[in-house]
Amino acid sequence: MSAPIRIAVTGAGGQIGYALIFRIASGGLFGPDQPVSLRLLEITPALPSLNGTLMELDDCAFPLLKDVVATDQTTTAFDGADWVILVGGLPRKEGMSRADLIRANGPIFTGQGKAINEAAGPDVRVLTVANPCNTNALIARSHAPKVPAERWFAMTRLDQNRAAAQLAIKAGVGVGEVTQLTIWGNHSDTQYPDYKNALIGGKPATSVINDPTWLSDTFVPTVAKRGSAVIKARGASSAASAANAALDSVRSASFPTKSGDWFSAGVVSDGSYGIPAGLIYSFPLTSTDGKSWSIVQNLPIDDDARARLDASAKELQDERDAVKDLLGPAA
Ligand code: NAX
Repeated sequence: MSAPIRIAVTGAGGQIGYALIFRIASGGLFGPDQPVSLRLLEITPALPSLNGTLMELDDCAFPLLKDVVATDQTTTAFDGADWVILVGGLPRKEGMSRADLIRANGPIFTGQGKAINEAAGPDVRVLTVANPCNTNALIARSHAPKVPAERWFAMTRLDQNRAAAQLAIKAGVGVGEVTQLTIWGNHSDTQYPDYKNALIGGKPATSVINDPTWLSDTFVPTVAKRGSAVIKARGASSAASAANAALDSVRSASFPTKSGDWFSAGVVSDGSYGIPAGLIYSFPLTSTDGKSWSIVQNLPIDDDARARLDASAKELQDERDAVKDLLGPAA
């Protein structure tokens, strides 16, 4: 058996954490032959309840789980980590604006970025889930100059999965038929789920669902506002689906991409598609080796799509301006 892959999860005591760590420990992330080691970070008051989760992890007797450490110390949590999944943060409260949330959560990611820089393993990769995830990733990365740009991801996979499900339901096919589906931009209402370049059963989604009004006026806002709809229905924000998307994101970055498909994640823009370099922006990505990735190039972008891509980039630039004072040396 190979050496364990060490995965650090922050906010492990929260609802996404609870849905995530058992699946990682059971082999749901790296498969049935790959041992894993977990490092779980929480704030001090949440440690007693996280200890209850540790008891449950013991009680699952997962053969692949080599060891677990729960801690409130960031450098202990990130020590030697191969993957860091940043889930911990303050939730958005009633009446809190996006700007307030950014200011409230930003400082967490300065400290965590520094700790990743100091303690994580030499090949560490980082997925930010906690919102606003693109900008939190930007802040963390700016404090971790030792970790190269291509190792940072912000999670838009839940949006991709939501979009695939909506297209599949409308077309009356299994969700596996939907491919080449990009989420462009920010994990926010300005994201653009790109149905114009998506395929259903290998054919353009726009020919299978021959209903341009539904695609532009129902599908796009349904995907962008799905998180709020789940909160309304469930009385709590998406947790199992968010944890599932985090697993999908890490797997997509860790294994070669299936031929003829791609996946979406926020990554550091290199200027592709005219998106300002340095922003953490969601693009279509492929990986040939499960280590590096590249942005799928030359997709047709019409005027309507262009306006949507630019609006999301503008929002991310505004978010970056709002946290300028929190950015570190690698910004
Ligand atoms: P919870 O409030 O259930 O859990 C968050 C946990 O983070 C809490 O246990 C809290 O004690 C812990 N925490 C707070 N500050 C911390 C710190 N400095 N270090 C370590 N842990 C800390 O929220 P949950 O529903 O699990 O959501 C977690 C984050 O995911 C939120 O920011 C949420 O907005 C975000 N989401 C992101 C999604 C995405 O697609 N990118 C979708 C789902 C989710 O909304």
